[in-house]
Amino acid sequence: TLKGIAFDLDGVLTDTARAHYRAWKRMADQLGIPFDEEANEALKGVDRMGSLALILGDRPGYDEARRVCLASQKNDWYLEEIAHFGPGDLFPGARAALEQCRAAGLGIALASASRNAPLLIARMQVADLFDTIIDPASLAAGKPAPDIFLAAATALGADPAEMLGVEDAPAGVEAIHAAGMKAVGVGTPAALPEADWIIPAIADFDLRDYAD
Ligand code: G16
Ligand code: MG
Repeated sequence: TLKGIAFDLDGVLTDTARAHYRAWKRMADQLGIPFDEEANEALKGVDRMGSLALILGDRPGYDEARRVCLASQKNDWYLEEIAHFGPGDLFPGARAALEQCRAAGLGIALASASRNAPLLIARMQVADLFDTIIDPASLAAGKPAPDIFLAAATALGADPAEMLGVEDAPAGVEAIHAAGMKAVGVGTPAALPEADWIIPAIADFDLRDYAD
């Protein structure tokens, strides 16, 4: 029986990918590094410093101090992008999916790689629907490592085998499985071949489909 569920944020409950892209693009343009929406795909679910490393590649001249500076500048631009976020920026059905889990008595965790996740769920007025928000800064390794989903299980006091994870990124589905949970993929079967169930969007979320 299901005891808990862990939701990813970006790409599952809201679309912050566009905002991340615009902020990274601004930085890449300033550095004269080619970057487009296709290259941005590889950054989904990857943490801030990891994303920066993917953009810089093996270009010389970017030591740790400069990288920290660039990551901080990107985040300032990202904060500008999400300054206007509100409840209307939740994907259709996102709040209903969370309420469905609450009504079923599940513990609910937020398992986002974003350090801005607490700010976003507060602005979108769904913070009260989560029992715990895992702080990605507290983890040794990001997705596809299982750490964030294992931390969710611990925080909810649930066995991973009694939990579901909901993700839109392949690295996220891999992390859910590595933690010993079943994965609901939001997207297409082609993009998320490893997911146990696939829904096109969070509006299609239905707990009854994921009973074992
Ligand atoms: C999100 C995005 C990633 C982003 C990461 C870190 O992850 O998908 O593109 O790089 O958060 O964000 P921040 O710079 O705000 O800490 P998720 O796990 O919510 O899909
Ligand atoms: Mg995501």
